[in-house]
This record gives sequence, structure tokens and C-alpha cells, in this order.
Amino acid sequence: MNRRAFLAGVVGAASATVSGCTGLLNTGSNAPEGDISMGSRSFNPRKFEVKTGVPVVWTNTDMRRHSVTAYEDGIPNEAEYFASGGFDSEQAARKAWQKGKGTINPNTTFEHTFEVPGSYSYFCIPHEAAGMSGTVVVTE
Ligand SMILES: [Cu+2]
Repeated sequence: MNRRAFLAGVVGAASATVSGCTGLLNTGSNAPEGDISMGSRSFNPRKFEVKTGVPVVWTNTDMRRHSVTAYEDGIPNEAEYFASGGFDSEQAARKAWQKGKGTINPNTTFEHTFEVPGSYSYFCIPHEAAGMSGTVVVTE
């Protein structure tokens, strides 16, 4: 990927606030399109709160591929299953990953809108063992 173009885009989007920033890539304020960023082994913030009907956007700010994959047992019973790649079960998402599907590539985003209040646990398939997981708490 073209890192220079990516950085130029980030700086352009955040030109108003970049002057006081000395090399610290603050994805919280400089990436307005994302609510949750994906680092090398973590989702930031790890716990995110949102209201029903408001889209949540994950941004891969890392150089590696990641996934956003719900734990089938970690979401409300009435809720729709969600995973990058659009799979309808955790098992399908895990299988597809082995074939290179469901990835969120560097500098791309994944979006999901939650319609059912509750707590949603999710993880990143390749970095699950490293503890890359998170929670979205949805309120009405
Ligand atoms: Cu990951």
C-alpha cells in the first residue's frame, strides 16, 4: 500500500488540528470516519458505546489485515450476527478466513449498525490468541 498517500490524506483531513501534533498519530481525533481503530493487536477503544441505529465504523490503522468477527454466544439472542465479510455465523467467518475472506485491509473500514440494545463481544480472527477483542455496548 502507498503509505505516503495515506498519510497525506490523514494530514489533509486533520489540517486544522495537526499543527500542535508532533508525530503522534492520534487516531482518535485524526480519523473522523472511524469510531474504533484496529492496531496491531487491539481494538481502540476496547469498549465502545453507541445508540441503536447509529452506524459504528472500525478503521484499520495498522499495516496488517484484521477482522471484526462477533462471538456467536457474545451477542443478544435477538440480534443479527455480524462479521466483516458479511458471514452469518462465527463458524462461517472462521472458515472463510482460511481462504482469505472477511479481511479488513490496511486503511479500510468496516461498518455495522446495531438495532438491538445489549452487549456485543467480538474479536479479530488472526489475533484472537493475542487478545485482540472488544465490546460494543448498544443502548436505546
Ligand atoms: Cu487483528
